[in-house]
Amino acid sequence: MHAWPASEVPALPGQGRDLRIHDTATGGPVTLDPGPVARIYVCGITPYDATHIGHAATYNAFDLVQRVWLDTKRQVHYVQNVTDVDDPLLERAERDGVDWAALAEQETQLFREDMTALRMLPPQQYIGAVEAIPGIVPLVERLRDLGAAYELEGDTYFSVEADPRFGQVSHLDAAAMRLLSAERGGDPERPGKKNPLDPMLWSAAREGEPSWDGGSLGRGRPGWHIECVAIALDHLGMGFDVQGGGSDLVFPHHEMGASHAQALTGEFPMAKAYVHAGMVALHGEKMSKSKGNLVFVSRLRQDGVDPAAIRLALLSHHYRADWEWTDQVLQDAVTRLGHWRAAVSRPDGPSAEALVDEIREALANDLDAPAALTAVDRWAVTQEQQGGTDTGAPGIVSRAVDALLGVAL
Ligand code: 5CA
Ligand code: ZN
Repeated sequence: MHAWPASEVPALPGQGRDLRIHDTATGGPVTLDPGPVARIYVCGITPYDATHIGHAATYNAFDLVQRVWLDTKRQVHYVQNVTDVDDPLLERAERDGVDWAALAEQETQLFREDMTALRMLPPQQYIGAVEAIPGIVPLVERLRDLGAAYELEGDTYFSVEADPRFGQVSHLDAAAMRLLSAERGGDPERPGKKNPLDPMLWSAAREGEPSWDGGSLGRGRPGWHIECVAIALDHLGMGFDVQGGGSDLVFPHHEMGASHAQALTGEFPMAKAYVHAGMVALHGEKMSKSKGNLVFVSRLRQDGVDPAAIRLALLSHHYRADWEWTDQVLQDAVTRLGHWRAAVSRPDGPSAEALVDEIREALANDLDAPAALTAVDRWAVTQEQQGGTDTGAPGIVSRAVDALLGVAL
């Protein structure tokens, strides 16, 4: 599928910093050394409803990862999927009496528009599950031939025991895994499975559901984890730098994905860092399509909210924190944006050199966007209260905020 248009990323004076980021698998910070082309895979949406602030917050985190890399003069190879066929999408289409494919296309298009408005850099490959099917089938066949997958009443399951490192991403015990598996698309109660946690790789065609040719697997549709593995391995290969998503993807999605990839290739690891964003809540509960407690990016835009203010609101929380969306969060961002815009629209100001360094240092330190915002606030206050004589400074600040934080002033 096509992605969305890229906004320019201005080049900045001085030296970018290498990213240190928290890796869920090792439980600590890692300094990434990606080489000239950094490789990142970020799990995309399941397009059965519009993009909400929680999604946007997660994509914002991985947009910052790329901006830090670009600032070190690296290129970025960014891949994202769209889970355009899966149970929740089919259930929503059925509930609303609409065609599932049309629903997916409509919500994916809205996502593109939201991402463009928020100045999120687009992936080079934006791949739907449906278009990935011809690549998924041979991988499932290979897993089966390797003894890492088995058939159950026409469905094909991955055997978690095939990966000696299973558990390496989440480090959860079996009971916790079982609970999360049931909550997040698994079927631990199904009789006949070798291990209750084993996830579906290929689901045999069911009455009234879409299905595709699965070669020796029979007609059916792909499981969720193998979708991302197939797309990531196809475009990035093993050992890419960052696998990203929200913290609700740690288990089972990223755990299973890592095991699939390792069982398939015999290599380790699939990703050098597994990076997870915290959950955004509304009214005390995780914002989620299934619960319906949502604030949509598109709705805010329709209501006339400046996307730059939405982005600043996202940036005002550390990406790993769980936080609550409130009107006040947005109001504070609108106020901050006003101050910043006033500060950069003067012909001169205090030197920007130290500020650019501070933003770089903050982001390189596990994407500490709130610290970066505080640094810009300080410059803006000095500008307001004392002004300055550096004629290049407002332009540099404006470009730095754009290049590193994705906010156009
Ligand atoms: N299609 C799969 C990934 S392959 C999926 O999880 N889709 S999703 O639409 O449910 O979520 C898209 C991304 O938004 C995921 O990374 C998910 O972790 C993240 N996300 C979902 N809800 C929230 C939330 N409330 N706060 C922060 N991130 C969220
Ligand atoms: Zn995924």
